[in-house]
Amino acid sequence: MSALVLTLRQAPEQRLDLSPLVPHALAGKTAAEIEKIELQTTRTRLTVGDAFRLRMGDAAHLRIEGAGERLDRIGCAMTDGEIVVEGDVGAQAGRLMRGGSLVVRGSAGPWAGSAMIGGRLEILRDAGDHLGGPFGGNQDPEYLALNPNGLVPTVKDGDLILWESNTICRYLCATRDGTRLYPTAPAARTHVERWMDWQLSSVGPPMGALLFGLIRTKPEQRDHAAIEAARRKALSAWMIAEDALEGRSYLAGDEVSLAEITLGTLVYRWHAFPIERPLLKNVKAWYERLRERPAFKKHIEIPIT
Ligand SMILES: N[C@@H](CCC(=O)N[C@@H](CS)C(=O)NCC(=O)O)C(=O)O
Repeated sequence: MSALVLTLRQAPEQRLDLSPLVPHALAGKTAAEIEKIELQTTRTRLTVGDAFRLRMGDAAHLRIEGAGERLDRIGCAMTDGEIVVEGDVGAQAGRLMRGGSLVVRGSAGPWAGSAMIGGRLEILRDAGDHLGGPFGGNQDPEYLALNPNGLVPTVKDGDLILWESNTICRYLCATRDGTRLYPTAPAARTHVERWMDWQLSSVGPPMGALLFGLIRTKPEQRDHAAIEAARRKALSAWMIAEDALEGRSYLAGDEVSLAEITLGTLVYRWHAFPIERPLLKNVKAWYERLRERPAFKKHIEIPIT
């Protein structure tokens, strides 16, 4: 079967994140399904069909024609198959690659092959800065001076530097009129805060172990016993949320709160990971409720890398 070919309709006006277009994620999808895939953009929403003409073929051999420096994250986290790009590419081509082959028949932007752990990346012309570098700069001395953990996020608000995402969320609510998400009344506040602490202490660690075990480790190197132990621990934690959500729409009451902001990514991953998942009906309904929110679709339901 011939290659699946995507031809850029016109030079994009905004940067596009092409990381969803990797062979393992396209396998088994119809042309219509591929055309409907939403691409993360820097401005307006766009699907694959909006940006590219598609000639259906074998998704294990993907060819991108008419590329350009605004096309970011091509082949990001790919595990197998082949992508050939006829032209230049933007930032982070082949970042986090674990297998397969990515050939760029032009030049690549910065961070090509960064944090790559497998596969083959070939760039026929120039490669930008940080070729094969570590993760995106978070171990650089300038970044470590702001956040000694070398992790994201870090926020600068005037002279104030903040790290730890839950602290950042609380600060933003306190300084940006966020009482709807983070109530000021002490008792109401505890209902939100306990879930934020629970995210860090209970459900977060096994969900992190699943991320590393399933997504950041090559299939042949996976520790299946450790993955299964993490799955069970995560399941026990989600069962606590299941009980708490009985008869209520959101964890801290009838409205979305910081509890959902800090747990959104994890509940998305729980439903996206290739694991056995007994039905937790309240957690599932809560997740579906969150999925109706455009911001959840745009910022949370993104490729897991
Ligand atoms: N408890 C920290 C955890 C931060 C964290 O683990 N960040 C991850 C991304 S979610 C990270 O920076 N990983 C290194 C990388 O992606 O380069 C927080 O909530 O801010």
